[in-house]
Amino acid sequence: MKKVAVVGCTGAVGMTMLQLLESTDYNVVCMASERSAGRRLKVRNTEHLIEAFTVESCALCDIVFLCVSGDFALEYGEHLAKNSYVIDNSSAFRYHKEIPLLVPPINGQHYKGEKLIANPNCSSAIALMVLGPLHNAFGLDSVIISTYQAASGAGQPAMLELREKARDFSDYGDQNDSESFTHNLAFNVIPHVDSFEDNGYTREEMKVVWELRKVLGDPGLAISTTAVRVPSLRSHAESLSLHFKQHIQSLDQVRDLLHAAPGVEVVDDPKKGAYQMPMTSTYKHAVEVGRIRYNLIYGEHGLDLFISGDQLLRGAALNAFEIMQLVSD
Ligand code: 11C
Repeated sequence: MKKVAVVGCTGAVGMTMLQLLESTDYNVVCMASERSAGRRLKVRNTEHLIEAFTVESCALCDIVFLCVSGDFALEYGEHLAKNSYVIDNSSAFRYHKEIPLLVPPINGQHYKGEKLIANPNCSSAIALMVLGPLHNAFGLDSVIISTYQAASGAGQPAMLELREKARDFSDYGDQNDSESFTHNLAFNVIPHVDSFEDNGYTREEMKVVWELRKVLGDPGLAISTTAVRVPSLRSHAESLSLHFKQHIQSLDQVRDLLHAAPGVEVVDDPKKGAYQMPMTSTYKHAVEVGRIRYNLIYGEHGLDLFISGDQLLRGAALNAFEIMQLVSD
């Protein structure tokens, strides 16, 4: 029986991973800091005993899922990968040329057995499920993405804060009273996710640029992004404006192609109110896609789409879970 360690098991992504692992026969070891060691963690029907993280305990595991900070991953990731397959959810290794950044349904076929593997940023992972099949079919020329990102991307305390602020909201007087965001997120949208870079884009926006190019294997792909935090709890939504090298014959061709793509659910009957929303994509494994139309600028060489995907599942733990399945084969 395979043994898998979830390091950082008390966080939102770690707990989602534990839920996914419940359906397997893996022997699961929950690890966290000394502070949490000895506590019991109930995830659905299973009660786990939390162990303190040690390199020695990880070395006894076939697979180590790192759901910790980038600094922690940098300190231990390569060392742990001498014994175990290490799947790192942070951005610490994503941009290293020799370390694979995997979204298994999109670029899993290029995996060559490396022991250290990077899991992408949530906005990238969700977008790639739809961009991958479209790129294969029509050849992407340029991509413009605007994200609408849930509180869960900022962690479990941020989700709790949003719930509390929404419940206690009375007026717009106290806008900067937030520990998780730069401003109060309840009844607000904030065009700021992660820190600002010198080029005026946020690191979150640049991550999407770098990660899309790496996973699609197209270092020159033209991409621009705007990342916005919105008061949804755990599902991101994204608007995609795409320009293709090839002509698109019909929108039904696009719907059929996306309908056949793994991990994608086409919801596209807007006049009947059937489109994708965080409310409907939450807890779903598939990324919802719809509002499929020709782009008004690029005509039959362009598409505008709207997508939504669960940030903790498709954007993090489920992708890492699929990487585990890939390395376990
Ligand atoms: C957010 N996307 O919504 C971020 C969280 O690079 O894995 C994930 C950050 C990352 O805040």
